[in-house]
Amino acid sequence: MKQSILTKTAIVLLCLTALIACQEKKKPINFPATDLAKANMIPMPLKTIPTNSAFALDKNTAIYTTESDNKFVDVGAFLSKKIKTKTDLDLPVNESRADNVERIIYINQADSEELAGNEAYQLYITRDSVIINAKTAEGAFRGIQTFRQIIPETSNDTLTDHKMWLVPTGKIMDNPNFGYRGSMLDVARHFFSVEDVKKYIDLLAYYKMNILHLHLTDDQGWRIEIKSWPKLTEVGGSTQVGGESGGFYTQEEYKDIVKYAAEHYITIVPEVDMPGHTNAASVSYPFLNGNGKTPKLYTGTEVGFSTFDANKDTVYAFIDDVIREITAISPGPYFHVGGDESHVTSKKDYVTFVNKVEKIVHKYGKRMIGWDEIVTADVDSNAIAQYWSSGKNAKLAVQKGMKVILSPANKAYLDMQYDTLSKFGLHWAGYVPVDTAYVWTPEEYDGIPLKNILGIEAPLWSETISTMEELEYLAFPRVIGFSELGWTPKENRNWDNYKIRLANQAPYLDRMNVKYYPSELIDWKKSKYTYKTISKD
Ligand code: TNX
Repeated sequence: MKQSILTKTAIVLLCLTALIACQEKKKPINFPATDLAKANMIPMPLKTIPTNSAFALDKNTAIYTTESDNKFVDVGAFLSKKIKTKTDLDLPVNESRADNVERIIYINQADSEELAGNEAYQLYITRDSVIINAKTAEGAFRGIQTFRQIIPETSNDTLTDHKMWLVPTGKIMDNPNFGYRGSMLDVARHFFSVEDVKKYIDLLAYYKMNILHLHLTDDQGWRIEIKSWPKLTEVGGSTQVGGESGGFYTQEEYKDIVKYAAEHYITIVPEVDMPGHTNAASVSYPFLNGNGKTPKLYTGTEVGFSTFDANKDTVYAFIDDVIREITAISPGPYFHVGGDESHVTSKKDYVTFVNKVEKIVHKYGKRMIGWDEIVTADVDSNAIAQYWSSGKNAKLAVQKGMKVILSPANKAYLDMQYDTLSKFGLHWAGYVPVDTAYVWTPEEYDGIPLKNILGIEAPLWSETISTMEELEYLAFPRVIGFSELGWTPKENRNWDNYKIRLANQAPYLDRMNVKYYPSELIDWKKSKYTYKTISKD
């Protein structure tokens, strides 16, 4: 502790000396006026106060962080890496010998009372320094995403003899509206590789999302290795929708995803969908099956025909193993049990099943999430209902004192087609153009009291998509709007303003090689992609 204060003081002195030295040598540059409030930030921060000058990010800028907490150092290294990708500048992190330093970015652990929660941060940008204050490294991580977004795409090469990226000055005070801001990937209908999932994590993190829900099992595929039941992946993971070969994550690969997500302050929510959507498991181990038929591998897209047998102890012993193995490698607080569309499970069996499985989830120290149907069982108030279709179930959840995650299909389903011309996606819940996905108010949804809303999640089901390019077509740009719906309070949200900020995401998305859907509602800045590039023909 003592040492860190000393280091801090030393750094500050060093920087002051450097600054003074340089001020003696150089006369101040007159920067063009800037406006931080008009920067292309998504999600829009809680409070932004522009001061209209510029911080010149250049080769003489250095990053320093609180060093007593390694996680702050990691945040500094992350920022340096991302600045390199965007500008090609190599900014040193916590380098004590930095003779040429003229300006600093300081990522600071601060205990100010103004920093309300773990994800809160303050960003102070002046001509000479950028200070990011946060209580936790998580808050600092959210803060540096804002900083990444306000670094202009192009440098100013005319003010001095080298390149400078003129970052608008001002203050930002920020804190998310909802603590749960997520997206879901269905890796069961079509399998997506570890690399694909990591790319999705990179993108979610840039927009301050903090949850990635993985739908790991369904009728068409079982995608996570369970060591005590190896046939789940050998048999159940062997195929996918359309009949191509499937795939699965070994536990090592899954752990790698969890670790990568944690490095981006994203929690993985694993889902094993049951008692319905279980054909792949029942083909692997037929004793699990409860629909009276002989299960066969399934590569179609109809749902609602499968169920576990809710009246066999061996089924619960199996589920205990599955939940034990998955929770052991999932450090997050949640386990998602699915529970949707169990059309061939009797009401009585469904209730028995959900109640028993909830106990297993608790036994392994996790909080249960289920699709909204789970509220029809006798669930604990600490369970969480994910609202996808039934307002009636949502009301019941509220009566039971449960929290609700909002994923109403006609707004939040990333697999809904944009319009009748969309090449991928379904439309059972309607068409969801980019404005429909953004212009709604989760804070006031369907009479659910705000205190019951844990947050929002945009699920991407994969019946109609099998490549990353197709995934990106459906998820982008809509998922970006969800980041703002989850983070920014409604007073700061406005479609006309959002539209401009979204148009200006094109250079970032292009750099990330994201094949987003170039919706005609948006006046994309330098968009490279057209409908043709993702044609399946
Ligand atoms: C409904 S949402 C489902 C999924 C499908 C999806 C397609 C939910 C809990 N169940 O099984 O993939 O619609 O949009």
